[in-house]
Amino acid sequence: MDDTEAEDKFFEVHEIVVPHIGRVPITKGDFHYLPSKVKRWLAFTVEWFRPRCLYICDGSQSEADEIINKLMERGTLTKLKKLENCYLCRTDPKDVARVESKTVIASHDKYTTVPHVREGVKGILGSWMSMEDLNKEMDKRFPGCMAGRTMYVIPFSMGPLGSPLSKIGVEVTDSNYVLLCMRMMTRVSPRIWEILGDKDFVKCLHSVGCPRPVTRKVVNHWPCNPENVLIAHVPEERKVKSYGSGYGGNSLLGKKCFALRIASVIARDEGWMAEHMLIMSITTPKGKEYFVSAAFPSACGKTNLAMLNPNLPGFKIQCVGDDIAWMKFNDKGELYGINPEAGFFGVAPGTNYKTNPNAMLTFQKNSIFTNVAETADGGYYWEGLEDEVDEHIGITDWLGNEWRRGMHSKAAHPNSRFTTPASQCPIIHPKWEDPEGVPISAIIFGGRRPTGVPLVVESFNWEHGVLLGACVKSEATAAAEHVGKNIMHDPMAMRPFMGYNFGHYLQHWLDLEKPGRKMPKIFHVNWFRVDEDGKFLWPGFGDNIRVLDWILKRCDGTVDAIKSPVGYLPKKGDIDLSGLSEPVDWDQLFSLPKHYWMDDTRESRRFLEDQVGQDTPKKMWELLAKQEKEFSSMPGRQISETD
Ligand code: GTP
Ligand code: SPV
Ligand code: MN
Repeated sequence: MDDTEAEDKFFEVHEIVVPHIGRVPITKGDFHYLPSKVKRWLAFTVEWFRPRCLYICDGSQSEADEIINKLMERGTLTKLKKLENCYLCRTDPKDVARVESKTVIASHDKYTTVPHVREGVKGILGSWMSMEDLNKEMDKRFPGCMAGRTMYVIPFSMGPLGSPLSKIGVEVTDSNYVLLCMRMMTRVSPRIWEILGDKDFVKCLHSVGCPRPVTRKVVNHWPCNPENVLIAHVPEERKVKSYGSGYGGNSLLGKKCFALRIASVIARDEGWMAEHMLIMSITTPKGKEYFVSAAFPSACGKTNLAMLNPNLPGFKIQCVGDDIAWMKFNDKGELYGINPEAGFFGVAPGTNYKTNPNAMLTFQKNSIFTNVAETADGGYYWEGLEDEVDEHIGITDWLGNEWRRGMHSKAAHPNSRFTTPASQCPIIHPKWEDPEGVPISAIIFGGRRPTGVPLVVESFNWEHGVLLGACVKSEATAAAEHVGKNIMHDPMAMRPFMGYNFGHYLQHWLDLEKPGRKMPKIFHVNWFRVDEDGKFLWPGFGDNIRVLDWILKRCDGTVDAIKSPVGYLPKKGDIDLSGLSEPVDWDQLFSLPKHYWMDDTRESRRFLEDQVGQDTPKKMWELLAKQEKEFSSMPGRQISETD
């Protein structure tokens, strides 16, 4: 049976009549029930995209089952027999990560979107397109892009349904894989239509760009159009238009496109924050609970930290979110945050029962694994599972080829991911869907910094914390198309996700500090410092609780610290290292090599001059000048307690 016949099975009698097209059947759902704004937008979109039919999603399990069966018939999904209701999806190998080079933001005034960069410098903090160019580009792609396909209409809420902090979106897509993932990653429900009423919503348009009859070769039953990918945002109109890719952040438009790029603009306008941050709760052995949020660039450890299994006795960790935080100061001046998402789209490689048992336990059922390898007995496999999967079992790699351990190629794609409902996480916080959110005591920045950067440092104050965030750098990861081990600036871990001028964003952060507000303390951590042989100096994962413990003590003011030019460092012995399986080299972990930091500070200044220019808040220059001065007047080669 071909796809068209399969779809016909669900044909019902409803239809709409669209100008220039005529009758378009509605195979599921009742068009008349939709708010009139949605109806008008859909009619316009149908005329533009020319789908064969419309399918109005309700997010139900039976809907998911129907789509899963269809995708299995087609060959897009393979059931993983070893698990309950879990599936493997292999994409076209050309469509495996976010495509940052094809991601743009359109606005009437260029400088509302991107900063004034130095002449001749290519800006990396957002890519602007004029409205005219965007319309031209979209006119090349969108007309007729869904010909012969079903247009799925997905009503979704980012944040708990009805929460004052939540926002509503509607995504139309021709990818039913996207529908399955959106069901897990966001809250899809027919109740959205009621909540929405007359109000505005974020309009999300997505097409894989393979109208029928398909003229290009479809690989792995994964239609896409990699040569013509374009992921465009129009914050002024609260719109996302994504074409050509079915993968992750390119196509699950509630995530990076809406909850970060569009939401950062809404947040600026409304006085709150939309950030690339996890939210977690830590209960100390004394029974006191704290919530912290942490921003690390893509594939730098948010999911792992959010679900940490603590290696210090008496601590309890609970997870609120692993990727995005929306935070707002309440009337009492306290910062409260929600996780706008409903699922985890987590990096598979490196995940195992040692590093992240809670993630493992989360995805044992009702999950989709994309671009991982498969074991002969119907289980998953990826780099990092060597000790947990029978070494004699046959393995098929993510490309569908036979694979053996020791082979040069990787079994799973480095950006292979699991998609799984957050509600299944054994340590999901009872308040993870609380409409009020949870109170945030500390904000932590971090990145992959192989040299120079200490395990943890605390900012002098809020303003200085903003500078720490603005100077976040990290080794490139597989989450986007970048390759190699180069260190990239990723300020606030938001470089690929900024919805507006980064200088204005820094100013927005600075402006959040107001009399009467309890500003969270800001820290910077680095789990990834290495020794001369390239070996990690810090065990990471469950041992990161030791650093969190110090951070909380600093929040409570129960432990002193050493003042250094980059912030406060822990005193030797103040991080609990008891029971570590291998000793760590404190001096190496915390040293601040003078010349490294002189260079780094100059480089940070240069970065802001080049990339943010006149839009940089003056405070940043002041703080950098102070830091530079302090390093240059430092007597020794480096700062550590022994100096
Ligand atoms: P995105 O979903 O892309 O935003 O990534 P993320 O920030 O959630 O990163 P994640 O937790 O998925 O970790 C990415 C990779 O870093 C995985 O391969 C982890 O095994 C590895 N990792 C996470 N935490 C640590 C750590 O503390 N130490 C070391 N050495 N590796 C870590
Ligand atoms: C990231 O890259 O930060 C992710 C994956 O969380 S994606 O949803 O593809 O953006
Ligand atoms: Mn992320």
